[in-house]
Amino acid sequence: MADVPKSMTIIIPAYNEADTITECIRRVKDADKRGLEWDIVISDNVSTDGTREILEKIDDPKIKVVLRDTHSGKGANLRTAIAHATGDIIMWQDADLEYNPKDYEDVLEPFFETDADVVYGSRLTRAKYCKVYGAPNFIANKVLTWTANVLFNRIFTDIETAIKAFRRDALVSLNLTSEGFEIEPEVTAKICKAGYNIYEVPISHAARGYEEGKKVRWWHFFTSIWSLIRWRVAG
Ligand SMILES: Nc1nc2c(ncn2[C@@H]2O[C@H](COP(=O)(O)OP(=O)(O)OP(=O)(O)O)[C@@H](O)[C@H]2O)c(=O)[nH]1
Ligand SMILES: [Mg+2]
Repeated sequence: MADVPKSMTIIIPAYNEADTITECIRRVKDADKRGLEWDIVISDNVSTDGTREILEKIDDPKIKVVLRDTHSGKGANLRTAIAHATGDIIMWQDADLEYNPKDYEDVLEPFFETDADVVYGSRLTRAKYCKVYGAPNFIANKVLTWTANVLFNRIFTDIETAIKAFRRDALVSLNLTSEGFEIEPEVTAKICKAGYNIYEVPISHAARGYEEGKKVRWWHFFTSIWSLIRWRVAG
């Protein structure tokens, strides 16, 4: 088994989440982290709704704020945050309130009990509370997950989850390159191809609608399918 982790960096890629970022940070700070030393890295992708101004005011030794110069997609924003993360475990956390940091305790468990290199928090097992929402997103997430399962011979239940935790060396070894939402398929493809030990645990989910700031659009389904195929055939 790999070394027991001692520290964790929670990375929060933020873009136009002024309504939720403060509460998100509070929840991340309060979460049970199984005794790990922890810090937070927040990367702002040139937000225009006041998120950046909120982040600029943060004065907390546990929080590092990185302000990007140019706007790009979520993948680029995540990669910026990863470059500043130093913990043994790197936890991905969205800046909205769909995912609850109270689930970290469960998501971290495999790193202490098993040979896990990567743990995905799955929204789609419905084993913990989940807001009941419309069909399109659910079906898109299912189809994307099953496409990945067929292409990479793994049985995931939710590859698009934004709660993903990695041993730092495993994540860095992947050399992620995606600029946008295609980073989720890319990371899934690469951890499978690299043969890392992957675990899933059920997490809760409070889905939001477009009027609440949701950013994923229908066409990201197609760019994500393409990303899975691309990384399947890549050398
Ligand atoms: N578009 C965009 N989103 C970003 C960026 N950086 C972080 N994000 C975050 O990525 C998340 C986008 O996902 P959402 O629009 O909430 O949708 P989702 O939760 O991925 O979608 P479902 O899988 O359908 O639940 C939000 O939390 C954004 O704040 C960025 O640079 N661009
Ligand atoms: Mg979200």
